[in-house]
Amino acid sequence: MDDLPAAQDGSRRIGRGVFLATVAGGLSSLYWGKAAWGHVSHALHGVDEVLGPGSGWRIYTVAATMPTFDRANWRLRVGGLVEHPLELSYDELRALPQASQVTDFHCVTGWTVDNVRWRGVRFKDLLAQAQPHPEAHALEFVSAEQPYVDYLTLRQASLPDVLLAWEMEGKPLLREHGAPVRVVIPDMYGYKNVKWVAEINLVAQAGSGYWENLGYDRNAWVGRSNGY
Ligand SMILES: Nc1nc2c(c(=O)[nH]1)N[C@H]1C(S)=C(S)[C@@H](COP(=O)(O)O)O[C@H]1N2
Ligand SMILES: [Mo]
Repeated sequence: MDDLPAAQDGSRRIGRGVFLATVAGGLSSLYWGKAAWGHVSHALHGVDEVLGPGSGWRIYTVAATMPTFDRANWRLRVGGLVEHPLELSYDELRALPQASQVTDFHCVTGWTVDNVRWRGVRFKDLLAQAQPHPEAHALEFVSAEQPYVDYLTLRQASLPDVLLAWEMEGKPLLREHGAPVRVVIPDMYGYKNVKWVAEINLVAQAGSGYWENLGYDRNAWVGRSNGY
């Protein structure tokens, strides 16, 4: 079972080197190569204008336009296998217990942003009110940016440093980074960090997310996935 990370042995930061070595060695499958190409082709231009030169971030989208956040009408729906489905306003979400962290962010295509300061809510605090049923073992994250969807098992979502984040570097999350809320799971590659989260459904088991359908690993541990 690799739904939890292997014991930390110092090899978890090798994602980029291994990625490049794998490409150089011609070992990447055609399928995976296609996925990586699609990935790059959707990177936005002009990122430096939005985020400042050298921020290190690349902004990724799968749809033609990014969702807009309307603070008055936005709701986060929490449903599926729960006793009490929720519809949280932005202010209600912000009133939940807060947690903050400084963690690195890794995209599977090779770029990294170190020491990102995030603030948000831990999933146990978000889910407490909803009361997941015993048969619920995973979370389905539905983005307002269709058709982006991804999953974490409940065990993965309860690892340290996993957040539903609304703040980055002391400021409300920018639209480009998924406003108003995104998933942050630093031990997994960027594609598990769903932006513009609109709906979280408790499900019996994790399904296949957007990039996973295109050939990436479901258990996207940094430095350890897609056979590394
Ligand atoms: N809705 C949505 N979430 C997404 C993506 C996307 O295209 N759409 N791309 C993922 C990938 S592959 C990465 S590396 C990160 C990039 O985060 P950024 O756009 O804030 O830099 O977002 C992840 N979350
Ligand atoms: Mo990514």
